[in-house]
Amino acid sequence: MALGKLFGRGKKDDEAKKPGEGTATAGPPPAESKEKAASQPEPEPEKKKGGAFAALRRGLSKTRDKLAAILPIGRKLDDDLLEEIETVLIQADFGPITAADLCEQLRDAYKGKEFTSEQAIPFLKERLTLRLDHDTSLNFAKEGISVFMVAGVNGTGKTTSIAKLAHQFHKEGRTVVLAAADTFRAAAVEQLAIWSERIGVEMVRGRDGGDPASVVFDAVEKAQELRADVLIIDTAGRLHTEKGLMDQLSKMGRVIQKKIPDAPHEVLQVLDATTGQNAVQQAKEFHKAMPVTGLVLTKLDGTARGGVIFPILEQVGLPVKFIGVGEGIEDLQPFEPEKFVDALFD
Ligand SMILES: Nc1nc2c(ncn2[C@@H]2O[C@H](COP(=O)(O)OP(=O)(O)OP(=O)(O)O)[C@@H](O)[C@H]2O)c(=O)[nH]1
Ligand SMILES: [Mg+2]
Repeated sequence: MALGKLFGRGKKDDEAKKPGEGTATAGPPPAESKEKAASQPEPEPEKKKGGAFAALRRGLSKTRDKLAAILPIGRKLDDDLLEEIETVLIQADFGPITAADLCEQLRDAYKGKEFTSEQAIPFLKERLTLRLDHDTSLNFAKEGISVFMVAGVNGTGKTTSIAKLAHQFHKEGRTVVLAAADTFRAAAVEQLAIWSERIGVEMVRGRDGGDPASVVFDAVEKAQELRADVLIIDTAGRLHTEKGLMDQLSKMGRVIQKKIPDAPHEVLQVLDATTGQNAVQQAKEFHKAMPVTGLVLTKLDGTARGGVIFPILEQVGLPVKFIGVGEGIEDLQPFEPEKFVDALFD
């Protein structure tokens, strides 16, 4: 991928060792014993009831309730109703572009006609699904270790999302290694350590306040030694300066590439949906400074602003690959536009 260039790596870095050869092994690796931090929140038990769609529906319930207000019961579609619809869409953070476009489409299709929820729902669903349609697949290495860096502003849900992803991969039989490269806060390492122990995957840590790039270096070695399938790197959300943070992320990228030239295979930025338009802004800013390849939109369950996914896609131009719909270990889902829209209305 073009990530090499974006991280500032030239061809001269070719002292790089071969990536972990051979077919990656599956199955659970033994978890190392980790120190515990009693103050860390106990991860929630798995929510299995009702499956993934039920979890998605539960997660989007606040936004769904908001939208229910615009579903008319036998009203004529006049300017007043169109205005109400637009207002609710904007309140749910669909963004002015999507809201205006949808209302325009509704006007063209139903102006002056009776507009019932039986018509409104399929109409809106179809139009919204079209707007969300994009490639959401995760880019895995063709062979050897797939390296996923996870970045984002502090508190957005990076560490939790990494745990959820690792759990998913582990369940699928992949060997996962986690790198605790957020050495800025000691508690951050402990939080990841608790998750890794619980999930049953290996975690590599460094010294508190140590160089995150050296943690990444060790983690790549560990992943190669274990012939792991996936290495996921947790990074700091905040440093003393923004430039410091970006430099640190770039350095990590270069360290990885010395050992695995086509890595990282994804740089995922985590965004907190409850922050609405701020999330859009964060994505735009990060994208300018970092070779972000995909987004993870968390905490959709905590907000009636689930429509924020629309301005994110429209204004940032990056794929949303996963969504977080709760604090439980199962509450991260691959983003599927059709299911997302179904859960918004049904
Ligand atoms: N309700 C809900 N809470 C979430 C979700 N994802 C993360 N959280 C919560 O958000 C809080 C912050 O999550 P972290 O994973 O620690 O965030 P972080 O980005 O690693 O934070 P820093 O390490 O401080 O930068 C935790 O309380 C998580 O449980 C989600 O999808 N839904
Ligand atoms: Mg964290």
